[in-house]
Amino acid sequence: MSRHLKIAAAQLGPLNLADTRTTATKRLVKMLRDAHSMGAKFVVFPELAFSTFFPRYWYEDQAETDRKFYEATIPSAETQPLFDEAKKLGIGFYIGYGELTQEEGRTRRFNTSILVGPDGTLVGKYRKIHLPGHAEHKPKAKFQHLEKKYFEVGNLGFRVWNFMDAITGMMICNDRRWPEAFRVLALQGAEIVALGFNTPSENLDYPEPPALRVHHHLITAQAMAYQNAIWLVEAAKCGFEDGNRMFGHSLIVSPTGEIAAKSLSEEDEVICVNADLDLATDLKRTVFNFAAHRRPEHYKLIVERVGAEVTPADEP
Ligand code: CDT
Repeated sequence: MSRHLKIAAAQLGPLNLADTRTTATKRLVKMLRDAHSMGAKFVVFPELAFSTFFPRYWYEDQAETDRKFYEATIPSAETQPLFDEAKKLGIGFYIGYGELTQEEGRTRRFNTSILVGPDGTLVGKYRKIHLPGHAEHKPKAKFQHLEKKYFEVGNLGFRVWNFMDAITGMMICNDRRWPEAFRVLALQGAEIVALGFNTPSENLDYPEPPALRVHHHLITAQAMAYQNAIWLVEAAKCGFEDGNRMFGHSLIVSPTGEIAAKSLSEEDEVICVNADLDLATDLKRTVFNFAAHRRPEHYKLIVERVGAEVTPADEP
């Protein structure tokens, strides 16, 4: 008999600047109950799920951003109801938040996600490694993407946990565009990768058609799931946040690279799949048998070089 886990992606519609953590938590709890009614045992919530996507705004006052957008403790009094409800329903979950912490004698800020077990225990923590955007103010731009200002690069690496009887890894948003990140998780035996995202429908840097941005989201998800023989669960925060649109298209992709479920709206919406965790077995035994076929001696540049350098061969 193959192993199954009912997994849900709980997509959050817009959170405006005026919305509080309490408002967000109420909506998350409602979706948790919806997921439970679908039979879900593991629910994936978005990146930075307790506030609007604040890196789009330039703030001078760090104390103000710390208060409004970061969690100094998780759960806090305002976010506790989500943790209580999940424990009551016996649901494990992934959620993203802005982490404010004191480490190495200083205040540090990370774009973080956690895995919480169905018994309420904190199983794992990941801090976002690929931070997109910029650190400087772009006053002429329609909106900012200041993740490089508001967060440090994650210092916990790409790891997996034995979570609900499945080897599970975490990523956050922009990580999904980097094949290296998926391969590092797959090399640790990942069966499920959970990821939350906030992706603006408009490109800050050039006029990219919104449909193309969705296309890139879909093809990368399908390719990464297939090439690493994993279940990939991606939950969006989306819709118009104070007029700034982010796309939805939350999805659950099977190890065969097929989209098993996809959201239809840009609002609060839960999608759910009864994931066959053994679906990857044949792929891992044949075409993606890493031990048999990978040739790391020819991949050294991947870790030795960061940016591309043109190095043509002298001879044919
Ligand atoms: N949140 C996040 O990482 N968003 C990025 C936007 C990239 S455009 C600067 C993403 O990759 O979806």
